[in-house]
Formats: sequence, structure tokens, C-alpha cells
Amino acid sequence: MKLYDLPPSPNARRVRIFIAEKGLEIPTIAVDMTKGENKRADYLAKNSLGKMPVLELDDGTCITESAAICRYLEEMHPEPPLLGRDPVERAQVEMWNRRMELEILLPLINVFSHTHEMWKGVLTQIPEWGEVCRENALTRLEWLDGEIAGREYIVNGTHTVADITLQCALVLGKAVGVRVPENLANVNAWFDRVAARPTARA
Ligand SMILES: N[C@@H](CCC(=O)N[C@@H](CS)C(=O)NCC(=O)O)C(=O)O
Repeated sequence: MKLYDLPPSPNARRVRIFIAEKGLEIPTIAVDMTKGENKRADYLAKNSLGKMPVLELDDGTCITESAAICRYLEEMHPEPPLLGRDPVERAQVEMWNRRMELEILLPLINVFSHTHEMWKGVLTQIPEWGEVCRENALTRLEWLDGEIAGREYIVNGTHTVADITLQCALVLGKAVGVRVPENLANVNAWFDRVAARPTARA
């Protein structure tokens, strides 16, 4: 089994942290976008969208989409449970993971794609949309601060994939100049907590 990786990518990072939290060691192969490696036929045969991460199983099966990769790893390696321990908690983890992905990670990815030099000439950039997304992400962080008051981790105080998704979103946020405002004490305390985990640099 191997993971096709893009080291700075938030989606690849969430899979790497998930793997580290499971205590697994899966070899990674860094795909160099700057050399167009993700557009070569051999890579497109693994993921026709040319995106990372991809988990390739020993029989050659390729699983794309970070959430799907995490699902596979959870089923193969249930301990520690990162996707919930019973039907209600599994639904809550999925609910929060989707919220963290759609409401916070995606807007921050849009800030990056629509405002960063790296994507000039690669994507059709609409910088105004990037700025709208920056504001949207900040509004959602304010909302989240109230939601997680008194919680050690997002779902029932237990560390789950929803925390990993938000953690990777906020790492990207720092890189694109969207920092968690100081007055959001709950989100800041939560971030310090996940950043102190041994897997934070995976
Ligand atoms: N929904 C996918 C998104 C994958 C994705 O967009 N990966 C980005 C890096 S964060 C990528 O590989 N971009 C390269 C490209 O679009 O050419 C997932 O969760 O894995």
C-alpha cells in the first residue's frame, strides 16, 4: 500500500495525520505538481482528476478522496476509532467533518486558489471571490467558537477526523493569511490542543 502525496496540501495532510493517529506506517510518494507529474498518463490512471491524495492498495486498487481513504483505513484498522464509536456518533462525526470541510476548508482553499501567485495562469482566478471566501471563513470561525465552547474536541470531546479536517484547514489558513482572531478563545485553545498532538507534523 502507498500514498501518493502532495506535502503542503490540506487534503493530503488530513490523510497523513489520520494514518499517524492510527499508528500506521504507509510509504508516501510525493507527486511534484510543478513538474506536471500529476498530469502524466501513469498518474491519471490512478486518479483521472490528477489530484492528490491517492491511496494505492497492494492489488493496484486506487482510492481517491481523502474522506474515502480515511473510511477505508478506519474499516481496516478500527482502533483508535476516528469516525465514531456507534451509529449516533458516526453520524455526528460525519456531520461535523462535512461542516469543517464545506464551511471552513473549502473557503480557505478558494482563498488560496483565487488569490495566490502559484495558480496564476493555471486556474481562472477571481480575486474578489477569494476575498469573499476569506470573509466567509472568518464568519464561520466565529460561529464555530460558540459551537465548541466547553468541548475538548469537536464531537463529544473525542478526537476524530472532524478535528483533523479543521486542523488542516487552519494550517492552510495561516499560509494564506487567514489567522484565527485572538478573541476566538475556544478555537485558539482547541488549535493549541491539536497542534500539541504528536501527529500534528505528519
Ligand atoms: N476532494 C478531494 C480534493 C483533492 C484535491 O483537490 N487535492 C489538491 C490538493 S489539496 C490537488 O491535488 N490539486 C492538484 C490539481 O488540482 O491539479 C479530496 O478530499 O481528496
